Amino acid sequence: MTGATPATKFQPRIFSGIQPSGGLTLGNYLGALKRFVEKQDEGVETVYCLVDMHAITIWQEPRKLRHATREMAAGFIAAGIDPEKSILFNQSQVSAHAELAWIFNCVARVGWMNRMTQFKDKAGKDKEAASLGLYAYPALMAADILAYHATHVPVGEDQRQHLELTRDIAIKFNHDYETDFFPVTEPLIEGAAARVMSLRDGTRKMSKSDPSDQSRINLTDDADAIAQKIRKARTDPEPLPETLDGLADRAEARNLVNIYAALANVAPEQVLAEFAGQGFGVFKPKLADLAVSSLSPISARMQDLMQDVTEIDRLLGRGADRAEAIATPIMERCYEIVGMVRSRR
Ligand code: AQP
Repeated sequence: MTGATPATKFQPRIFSGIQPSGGLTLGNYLGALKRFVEKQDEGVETVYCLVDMHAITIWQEPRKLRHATREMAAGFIAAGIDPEKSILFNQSQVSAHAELAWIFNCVARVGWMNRMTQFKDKAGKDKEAASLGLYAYPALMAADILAYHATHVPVGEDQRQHLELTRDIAIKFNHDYETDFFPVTEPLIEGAAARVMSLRDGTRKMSKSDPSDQSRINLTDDADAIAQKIRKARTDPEPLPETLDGLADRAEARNLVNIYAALANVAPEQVLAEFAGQGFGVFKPKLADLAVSSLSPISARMQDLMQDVTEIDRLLGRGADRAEAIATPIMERCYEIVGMVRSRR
């Protein structure tokens, strides 16, 4: 069979990435990073990438990009990614990502890209002025994943459409070249915090590039900043309801309940069982305490790790060597399938 090669034919391997387009947010932590750590500790092979080439699809000041990449590596390690257990590296150090992205640019169709809502959101009103890289972003993301034959990808809800496109690219490649070379990767979108929303507007996702710092909690925020942002988070005057149905039209309230649940590792229903009937005057200080006690150790460890950037660079380099060892033979075989002459081996 060609085309829809089920991921089960392949050795289980998890891949995911985060763009160093700013500092890590609570959204990145709960929607992605915290789950990356859980997956690592389940014993599956895990490959985690700081996708610096994705970051430059929107202008990045070089000095800040370098800093954000190292700080993000520190954030991953501080949150529990063990660079011995997981492969941790930055994307630009492994050329397979860019090489496979070009092949996928030739597999993906313009019509598919035109449907991507993230491009529409990020390009804004002036699409003509957006970079070509921003438009082609999903093909590079497919390359990130498929250069490792990854079978599963933990992401937040906002990446669902890109994951579907990755599957479409794998299916079309396999079909066009009459092969079963690429797995059809399964997204892992789970938990109460698959979509953490802005603290200022419950209809927008929390984002590291939101111009308002009050909209997000950064992993580098100190205890006072975290407590102040939660205190000022937009809510409504109603007490918390007994069931989730009661949060249906209360986006901001639902967001804070979901954040509490994800930080406490409980279901949102359990949070309501504890706080039903209470107003935000009671709930917000409890949430702030929980957020501070969960995030402060991570932020302190990040600061420690950032004292030695040479060591961070060494770890990223070592991770890149390990990543390359997986991706290089996959790329070679891919070139062969496509019909490229590779005579220097
Ligand atoms: N608000 C969120 N809730 C849950 N998950 C989230 N993720 C991001 N924001 C939230 C998840 O974090 C991972 C990495 O995302 P990314 O950095 O590659 O890009 P993004 O989704 O565009 O994240 P940001 O913070 O909004 O970055 P900018 O502002 O640069 O665009 C993904 O798994 C994502 O789902």
